Amino acid sequence: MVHPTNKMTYGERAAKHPNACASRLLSLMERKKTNLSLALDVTTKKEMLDIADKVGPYLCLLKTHIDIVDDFDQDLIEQLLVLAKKHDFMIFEDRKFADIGNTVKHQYGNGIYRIASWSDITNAHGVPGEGIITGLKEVGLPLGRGLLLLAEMSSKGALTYGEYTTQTIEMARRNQDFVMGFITQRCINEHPDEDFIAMTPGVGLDVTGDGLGQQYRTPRQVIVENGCDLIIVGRGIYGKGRDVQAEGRRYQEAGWSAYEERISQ
Ligand code: S5P
Repeated sequence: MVHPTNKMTYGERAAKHPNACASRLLSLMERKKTNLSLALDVTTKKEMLDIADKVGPYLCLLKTHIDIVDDFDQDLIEQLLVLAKKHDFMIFEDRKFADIGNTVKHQYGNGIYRIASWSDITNAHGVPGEGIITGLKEVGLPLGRGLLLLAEMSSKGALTYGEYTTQTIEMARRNQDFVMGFITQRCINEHPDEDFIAMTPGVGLDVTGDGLGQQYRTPRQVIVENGCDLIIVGRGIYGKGRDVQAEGRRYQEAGWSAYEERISQ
């Protein structure tokens, strides 16, 4: 059955969303006409800032793996925040927390990265149980941050299915003030009043895999056929020999036209 959120515009959802961070993201998507998140997995500060600036006009959300940047420093964060303001996008540090509540609290708020101080959104696995959400929430909620849970992964042989996924979704349902959505391959919403944002990696227009287990589907398959809300695209945009600006525009257009097709059905 198609959930009502699949027929609503991002703007309509933003207006009534109870989670502040989700509402902010949905309004940004509506105003900028983009459901594209760039997965910027590069290892130097220069590449990161250069690509973020070039693709910035097409993005609603910049997804980072800050711990892979060889020359990370605080200035990188400051410059990313300047770009986020310049191009009007939000930031999602894809940290995939997976420890007990007390440990993740420090991994989120302390250390050299101080993720909670700059990243609007982060994510966590459900494997340790609900304490992981409680710990992250203590740090993130007062700052207006949002959390995604990994309900399903895109990689071949992933163990995120069945009862594990069901219980992860139930944890999110009990914490809707902080959990704004899922990393998932399909729309998770079931109850009439729920509106979790479905963000989907493993999206590509040209290839179906990467030789290391990644599996790609097209924006149309993800958004129209599976009811997801955001496409997360990495190497499809900045892979070897690609014109990042042209690819950024191409994926933004593909994602947005799929969304328009879905809401008009
Ligand atoms: O299940 C997942 C979850 C995530 S967050 N599969 C993924 O690929 N990701 C992330 O999405 C991954 O860490 C990477 O940053 C991005 C996909 O990049 P691409 O280059 O394969 O598009």
